Amino acid sequence: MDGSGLPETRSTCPYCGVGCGVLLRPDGQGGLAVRGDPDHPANRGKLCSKGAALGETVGLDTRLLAPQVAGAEVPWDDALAHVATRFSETIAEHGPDSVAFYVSGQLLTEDYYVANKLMKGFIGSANIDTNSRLCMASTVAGHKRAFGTDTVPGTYEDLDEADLVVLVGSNLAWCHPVLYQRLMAARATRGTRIIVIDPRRTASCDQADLHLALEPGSDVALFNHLLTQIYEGGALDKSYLRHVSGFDAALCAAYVDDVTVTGLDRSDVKQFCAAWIGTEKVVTVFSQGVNQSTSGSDKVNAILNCHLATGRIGKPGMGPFSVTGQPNAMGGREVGGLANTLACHLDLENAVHRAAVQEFWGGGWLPTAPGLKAVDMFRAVEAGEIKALWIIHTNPAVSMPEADRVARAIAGCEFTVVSDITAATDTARLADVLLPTTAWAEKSGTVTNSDRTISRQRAVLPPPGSARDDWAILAEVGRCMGWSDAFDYTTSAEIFREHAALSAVAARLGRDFDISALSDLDDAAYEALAPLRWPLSAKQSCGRFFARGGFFHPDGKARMLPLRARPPVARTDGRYPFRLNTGRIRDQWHTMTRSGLSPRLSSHLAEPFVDIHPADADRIGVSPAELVRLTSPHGTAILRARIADAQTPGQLFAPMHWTAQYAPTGRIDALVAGAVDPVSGQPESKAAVVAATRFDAAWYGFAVSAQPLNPRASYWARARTAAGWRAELACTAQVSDWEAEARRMFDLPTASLQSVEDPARGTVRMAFHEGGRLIAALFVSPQPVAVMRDYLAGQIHQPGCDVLTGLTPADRPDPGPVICACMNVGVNTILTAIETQGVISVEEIGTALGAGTNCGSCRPELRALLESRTVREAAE
Ligand SMILES: Nc1nc2c(c(=O)[nH]1)N[C@H]1C(S)=C(S)[C@@H](COP(=O)(O)OP(=O)(O)OC[C@H]3O[C@@H](n4cnc5c(=O)[nH]c(N)nc54)[C@H](O)[C@@H]3O)O[C@H]1N2
Ligand SMILES: Nc1nc2c(c(=O)[nH]1)N[C@H]1C(S)=C(S)[C@@H](COP(=O)(O)OP(=O)(O)OC[C@H]3O[C@@H](n4cnc5c(=O)[nH]c(N)nc54)[C@H](O)[C@@H]3O)O[C@H]1N2
Ligand code: SF4
Ligand SMILES: [Mo]
Repeated sequence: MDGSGLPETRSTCPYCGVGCGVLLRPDGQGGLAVRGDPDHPANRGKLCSKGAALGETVGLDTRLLAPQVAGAEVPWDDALAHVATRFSETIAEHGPDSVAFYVSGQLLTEDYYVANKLMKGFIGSANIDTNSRLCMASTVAGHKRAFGTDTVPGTYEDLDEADLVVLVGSNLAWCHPVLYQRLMAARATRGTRIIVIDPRRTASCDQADLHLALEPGSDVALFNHLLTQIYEGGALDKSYLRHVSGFDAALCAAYVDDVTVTGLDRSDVKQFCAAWIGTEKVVTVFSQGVNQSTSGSDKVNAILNCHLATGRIGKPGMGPFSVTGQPNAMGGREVGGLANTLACHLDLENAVHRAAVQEFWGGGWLPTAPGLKAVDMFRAVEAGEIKALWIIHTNPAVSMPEADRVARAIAGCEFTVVSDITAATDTARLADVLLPTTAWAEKSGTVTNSDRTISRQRAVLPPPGSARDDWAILAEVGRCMGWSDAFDYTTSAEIFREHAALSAVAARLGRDFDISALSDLDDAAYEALAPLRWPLSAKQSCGRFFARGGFFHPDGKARMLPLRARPPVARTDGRYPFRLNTGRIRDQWHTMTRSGLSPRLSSHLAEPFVDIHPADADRIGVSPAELVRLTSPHGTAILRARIADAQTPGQLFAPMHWTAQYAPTGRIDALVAGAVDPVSGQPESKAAVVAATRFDAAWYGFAVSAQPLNPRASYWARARTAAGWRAELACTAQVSDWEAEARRMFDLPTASLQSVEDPARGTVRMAFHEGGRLIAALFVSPQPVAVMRDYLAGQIHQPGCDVLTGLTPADRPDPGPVICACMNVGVNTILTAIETQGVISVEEIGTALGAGTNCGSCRPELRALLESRTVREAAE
């Protein structure tokens, strides 16, 4: 309970792998108040902008409310009988490997467990893979090679206790914001040093003591060099090396590698090695800049090699730390949801493990070989080898490399089922059967975060329409396919108990994952389950692994691997001269089906963009706010140019988030090749090659509207606002009748219109009113439109306002794009405070405006604004 007297329910944020606890209070009308749970060990009450805006994403207007077959609503029984029949018939005719599931690290453990059991244990195929293949697969492979099992050795407390934290290919400030703020708090108290290894300067470099902008893909060479320096600097832990095999070969290979391929200054490399070697308490955090690479597994092992050689692992304040992306990426690894894993960290290719799981599940023979990994799975769909495909909780038509090809493959598949909360996704619109599922605030189950803490997600809102839980849908299909007893679940608690019981089997076989103490939780205890971290036994040192060896290879030792750096597979050349890096922005989540519903989150960066170094922008003749066309061997995109010296010349960065729903030319994975790491099968999502040219539009437009608008232009991007929608437009084709075009786009055939057209200048300004209030406006010009965008968006539904001047009245300053999403403070407000109130620090901005005082994720941007002003003043 909080002060309002309404009950709050404890749950877990459904976004990133930090796994923050939230307190949810429904307002009784479908809405939800959200605050951080002060008692959750991951966040101790803090939330980032995305967590804080969760309440803005629970509306029902985009929700899928009833099952559909071939576009027509049907009763659940019919839909599920149809799915079961088509899967059974396909298996009967073409064998179990002719069907596949493609699932997600955002499924709850209970959902994931049932999906994996159905495919591997009963259908008898290992063709279940997950979007974790695009995310954690290289780490899984690296951990297994080094440790014998996929174990994250450390805990979040290590970030509190470290003296040096190295962020490798991790933009922690934007992607794990609460963990980053925890690190900042530790830095404030103990002076933790921070080194960032990333080809571009990110928000995570804000407080960094050193930023190494290495050549994309060259991390192995850097860590190989570090290993040689560890050896030469006498930093080996000889007693720990008793627990390690492969040291000599690893060191020899490291000496053969050449650190100059990193492109880094010698002195920077020296400084990095000296800091790493000289600091006992060092944590190396790594994420997608490591994993999403054709040498991803080797990058992981190159990092692990250094920690093993120094014995800096599993002890307070030290160790390698792979931060997980999705809320249940770790849980998915625990249930064995990848095509090459089994369950509870058991091995699919181990006959003893298979027999044990088979006996436990009581199904038929388990598949003996790994199934198809994501990229190969969609290739098999394309080739017609997979004839029935079930996609659950992921949007591969956007997020897979060669996304256009993947979308065509899905469209061409004989039978595709999609389980989602909305039909408005690029994947759902290709499905034969659409199954409506409950969303995070309506579901009950567990998730495991980056440091192995299992937390409950609890249902606080009723399921809308006839939406059902993912596990319940899967279980019903299992029963319809003839396995009534094995899928006889009625609650998620039953599934959790079964999963916990299976972990006892795994523990007996010597695996690390053992939560069997939870296998007899009764329903009430499951309901009340407080966050807890495995291993549950106190044998391990404060929840850590490997401080005293104890690895999971048969000899009990860890393995160091001999590694050699390899550049990314796609090479730049005269035709494709730019290296395209991709990743995330602070306020959007993946393909935007949830975060895109929040006006606050949409106002930070409202359209897809490409960051380009000023010298490259000059070279291709692009000015700020113009558009750029990117072309790769696989597809094209049109994006807004952001000219940024955070980029290295020759390299571009574009976000992964935009889809055909929000900006059809912003689908960045259309450009990315399906090249994969040979060990992990993880695609190289961060190293595409492209040509970049200025996109010459005949006109540019900006529109605001109370209703969803439907642009028709070579480029468009729409975003939510508090009062409706906004859109950017640009097109190569002239429009002959602007009024007709605007009425069509806004779907306002009769609304009253004021307009000012200047054919000589090529400008058009239109405002539509209803009952004296603005309901839509459009501004067109031959150059990028210069209007007060946020001000205009704020005028929707306002009475008696003349927006056609496009100017801001002096008494209502335009706050500009939102920098602080929590406190809703725009860039212009902040700049004005800097200029007129003389604020000179992030803290003073906080005191004056509140910006940066809640989640803190915008503090790097506040500092950048302060710095830009200081630089300007110095120049003046
Ligand atoms: N705001 C937000 N947060 C998220 C998500 C989201 O969608 N939005 N998604 C969640 C998920 S699923 C994940 S997996 C995580 C991802 O979290 P991160 O991995 O931190 O995020 P990314 O932006 O994908 O990539 C990280 C960095 O890798 C760098 N990089 C690219 N190539 C290389 C290279 O060769 N070497 C090195 N060292 N670095 C390189 C990029 O420049 C980028 O800054 O974020 C999670 N958190
Ligand atoms: N170029 C490039 N591509 C990338 C990446 C990159 O860095 N660069 N990162 C990769 C990584 S790390 C990841 S994790 C992936 C993420 O990519 P995806 O998994 O494809 O992205 P999401 O938008 O999270 O998709 C989740 C889908 O599940 C639906 N959904 C939401 N809640 C529920 C629910 O409770 N049940 C069901 N059944 N559905 C639900 C959502 O509406 C949405 O359609 O993208 C990968 N692709
Ligand atoms: S850091 Fe933000 S997105 Fe991640 S779990 Fe916490 S509140 Fe959610
Ligand atoms: Mo991810």
